[in-house]
Amino acid sequence: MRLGNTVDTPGGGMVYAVNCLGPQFEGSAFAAELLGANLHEPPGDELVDAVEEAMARYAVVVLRDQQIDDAEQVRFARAFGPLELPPHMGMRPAAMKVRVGYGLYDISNLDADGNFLPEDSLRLIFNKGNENFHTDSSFNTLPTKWSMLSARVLPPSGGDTEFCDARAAWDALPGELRERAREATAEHWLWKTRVDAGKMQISEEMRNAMPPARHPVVRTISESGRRSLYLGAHVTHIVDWPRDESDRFIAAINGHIARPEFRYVHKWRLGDLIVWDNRCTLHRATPYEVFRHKRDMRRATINEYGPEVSSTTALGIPPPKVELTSPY
Ligand SMILES: O=C(O)CCC(=O)C(=O)O
Ligand SMILES: [Fe+2]
Repeated sequence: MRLGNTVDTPGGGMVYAVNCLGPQFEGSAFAAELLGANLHEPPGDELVDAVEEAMARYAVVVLRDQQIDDAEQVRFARAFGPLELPPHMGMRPAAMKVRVGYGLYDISNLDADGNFLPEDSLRLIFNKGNENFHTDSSFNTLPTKWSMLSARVLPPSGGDTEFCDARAAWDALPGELRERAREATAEHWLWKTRVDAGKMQISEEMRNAMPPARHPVVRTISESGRRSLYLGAHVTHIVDWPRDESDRFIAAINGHIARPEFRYVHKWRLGDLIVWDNRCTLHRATPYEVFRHKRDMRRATINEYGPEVSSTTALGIPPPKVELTSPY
């Protein structure tokens, strides 16, 4: 594989083309499409290598024309790391009708019968939270690596996904902010955006099931050796900093990463499977008419290493004993 071209790989194996889709910076580039994969088949070494190489370079990679099912999506995801399973969040009723296959996150506006979800459904509230620039599962202590979102049904308009390159944002960060970022540790909390939106009452069980996690604001991505900024909408504060200083710093860094020059806006095509690196990008969904148009998106998320568990299992938190009702 050669980036930007379609060429035979040595040994006459599969042929993939990788084309840059997003902004190009001095010495780097962001977001690409990979053509020629067929995820109906188990991913071979050549495809795994091609995706890893493209991800190290572009951080967001769109595999086109993948009309896959849930099992094929999970098989592909597992070729790159252990699945991060969806947590119960202290509120999943045991009898909940799950619409998607084992291991996947449901990002749709649909119930198990394929009908529109009601306005007060938990999932619609979560989807609304996804309209803030964030990085998936930054509230977990487990090191989430990539997410892989598959487009199964798309609305005629809206419902784009926007991505920001937090590596390029680091490269362009002024010196003084860099120094402060280097010494900062941020606390991330799942319920932050939901509480901010005034949409959810957080019970004791929900609070306990999804405790906050702390991560350095600057991290290095091992595959590329590049530095990156790690914040996003789940951040509540910088540990041990005065509140107003912390608020100003978070707003400045998040605002910097979200600048248009670091951004790639994805207009979905049916069958797109987008892989993004949660360690060095932010993303957000754009609105669409959720009671008028169906949007069926399914996400696999993988960790860098460790067992295939949810965050609640990893923390040893059993599901609530009393079943709470939820239209989810
Ligand atoms: O719905 C989208 O476009 C993005 C949703 C999202 O944030 C996610 O799947 O992690
Ligand atoms: Fe997300």
